[in-house]
Amino acid sequence: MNIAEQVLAGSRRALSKAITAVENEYDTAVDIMKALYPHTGRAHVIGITGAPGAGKSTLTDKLAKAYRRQGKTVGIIAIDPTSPFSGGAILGDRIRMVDLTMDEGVFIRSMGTRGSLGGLSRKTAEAVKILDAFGMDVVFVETVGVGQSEVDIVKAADTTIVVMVPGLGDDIQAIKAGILEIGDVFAINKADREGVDKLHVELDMMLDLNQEHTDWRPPVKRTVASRDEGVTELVETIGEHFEYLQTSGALTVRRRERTKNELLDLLDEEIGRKVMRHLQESGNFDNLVIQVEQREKDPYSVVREILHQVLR
Ligand SMILES: Nc1nc2c(ncn2[C@@H]2O[C@H](COP(=O)(O)OP(=O)(O)O)[C@@H](O)[C@H]2O)c(=O)[nH]1
Ligand SMILES: [Mg+2]
Repeated sequence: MNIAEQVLAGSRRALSKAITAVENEYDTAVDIMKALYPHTGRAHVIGITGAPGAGKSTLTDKLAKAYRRQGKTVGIIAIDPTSPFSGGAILGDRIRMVDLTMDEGVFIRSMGTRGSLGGLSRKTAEAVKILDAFGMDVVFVETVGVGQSEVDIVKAADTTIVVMVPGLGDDIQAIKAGILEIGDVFAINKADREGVDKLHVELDMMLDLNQEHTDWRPPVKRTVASRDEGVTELVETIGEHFEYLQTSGALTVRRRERTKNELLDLLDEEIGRKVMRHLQESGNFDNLVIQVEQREKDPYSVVREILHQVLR
């Protein structure tokens, strides 16, 4: 059996290998993904995003356990925002999730940000598909919500939970850039801290003002992840969102949009690769550079010329 077949047969070792192949861009990755693709589209993919230290890992751990109590299997992909050197962060997550790792119905994987973040969003999406094909009912993607690239990672999710914490001072300022738009559900974690009411009121106000959400007004839930408080209610709300996605047709729209973007990204990559190969093989590129630099040719015509040759 090849790796994909082993994944489909339920081998956790193969599951791990498949994600490694995707992560390191092994030649085998494309074949694995091709074979697994028909088996994807079943899992509920849940993005968890928010500032570092907001309690995302703690909350994911508790959410995962809640789903396990419902008999559902759970995959977790934790994007390590720092670097491959941050053994501390990974270790911290591992220790916290240690009892989950003993559970056969759970699979946890940390993915580093080696290479470009852009590449990471594609690799994350592929890892999600692998866990989905493996048969996980729920797949969590934990990522730090800071830049556009991290917002892109969250696009792999059907339901995105934005985790906020009271008392950070610039509560709302810290989230204005895109976070309100990407959140389907807001969790005010560390609700045992001061400033919960203030943050709750401010969030509600911002969400009411946000015209983009017309038929789903993102609910705001309070949690104390470290004490497992509010988690059952959050799971319920996540379920309501998935229900809404399915009954309103929004799930189809979202997933179709995702498929479209994935296809465009792959095309982009493939064309780029073909062009690079052509340039290397033709050996004429340096010559063209000189001609452009000498004003014998203009760059626009040269690009058209190259594309014409590649797509011939
Ligand atoms: N007081 C309090 N601390 C929490 C809560 N949730 C998590 N923490 C703590 O906050 C710290 C950061 O949590 P972590 O889950 O690693 O945050 P992440 O960086 O967002 O993944 C840890 O020490 C947790 O124990 C909470 O609800 N209340
Ligand atoms: Mg974390």
